[in-house]
Amino acid sequence: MGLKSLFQEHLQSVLSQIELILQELKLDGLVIGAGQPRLFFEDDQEIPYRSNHHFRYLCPLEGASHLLIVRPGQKPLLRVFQPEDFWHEVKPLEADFWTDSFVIETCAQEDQVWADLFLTKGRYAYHGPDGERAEREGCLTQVESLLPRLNWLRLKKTPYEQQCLIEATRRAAQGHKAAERCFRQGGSELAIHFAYLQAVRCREQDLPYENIVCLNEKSAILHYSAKRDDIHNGRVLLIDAGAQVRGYAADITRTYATDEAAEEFRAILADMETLQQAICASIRPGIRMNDLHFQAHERIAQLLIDHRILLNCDVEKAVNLGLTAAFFPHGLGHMLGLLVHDVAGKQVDAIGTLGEIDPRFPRLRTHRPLDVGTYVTIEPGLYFIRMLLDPHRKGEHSACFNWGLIERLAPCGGIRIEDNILINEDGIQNLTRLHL
Ligand SMILES: [Mn+2]
Repeated sequence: MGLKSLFQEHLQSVLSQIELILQELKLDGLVIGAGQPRLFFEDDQEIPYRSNHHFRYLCPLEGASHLLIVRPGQKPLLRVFQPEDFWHEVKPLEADFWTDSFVIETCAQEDQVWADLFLTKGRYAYHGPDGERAEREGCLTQVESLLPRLNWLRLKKTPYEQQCLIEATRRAAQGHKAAERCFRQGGSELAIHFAYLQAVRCREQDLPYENIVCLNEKSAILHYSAKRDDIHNGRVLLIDAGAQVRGYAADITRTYATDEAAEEFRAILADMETLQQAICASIRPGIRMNDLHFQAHERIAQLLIDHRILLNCDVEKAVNLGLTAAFFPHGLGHMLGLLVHDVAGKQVDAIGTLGEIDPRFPRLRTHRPLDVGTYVTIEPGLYFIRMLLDPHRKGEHSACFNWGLIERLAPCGGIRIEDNILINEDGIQNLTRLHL
């Protein structure tokens, strides 16, 4: 099916579900604003802008200040802000795969976007970053349970969304291949970052999140953002980098080690690869993310014991005493889509009931069942983070840690392997491994 038909099908499906929401909430329509760019403090420079993700869900048009109005039984109305401007390029709105699906009105003035509407003649709910303006125009901005209902729709990806996600993954995979080549040729973090951008063929602000490019010990900093140019010939590379297509994100991490890296580290890396694949293979529709997360801790415990990093303990003890948490301190994964950490990861129904918090992992971002059609990252990690390990050094379980080995491994930083996974009836489709 072509992109146009896929999009039409996507939009129809989303609109019909939004109509049900409007009925239930006794609303006459839903107004969604794309948002406006903001300025840096006391500066006339704009902070890189990204449109409201709820807007992108319905309309792939980029840019700011557009307004979208959904009413039951009608083609959605799209007010497109198209200023006359000689400072910036304003692209003419040309026919595209999505344009037939909207009644489009272009506005040269920002005020026109809101002008001569019918919003005071009924109950219209607004969702977007310009709530004050929307209230002045007669919209409701605090409709209870509207947001969770909208977020709930986002969990299951339509075929159009899946197509966007596949393309985003393919683009990111190109970047990852180039990054690995650059690393093996001795490139710096900055050079690897540039190689990535070059291969993805986008600007830094087009990425769904800032690239994390870590050589050696920096791999132990989960969101390391510097890109050093003075360190070459790294022994370990951890790169967490994505790409976007029509607003949909890929979020992929790979860890590589050269022959110069500690032999024990290379062996652990190979086993982490197996472990990550085993977790992916164990996914069945309906499995709860917190149970998968627990399974990851058990597998990591076994790996730490096998490699003699943990001593004098078994898997149960290593997990229950929180010893694995010192090596794997983040969640196993998260929902992925229009946002990198996408919506509804804790929701168990449409009206926003949050799933019971798992006492084993009270801070997990995602602990809902993985239903057919949902899309998640699976990203186990194993790091040597001094801040987390040091308390154990003098702690009551110090004898469970092989401190000598940990010291030898610490300069290698850590490992994270992250794929993007679509849940289907049979189990999973790993979109990342299709390309990487
Ligand atoms: Mn991620």
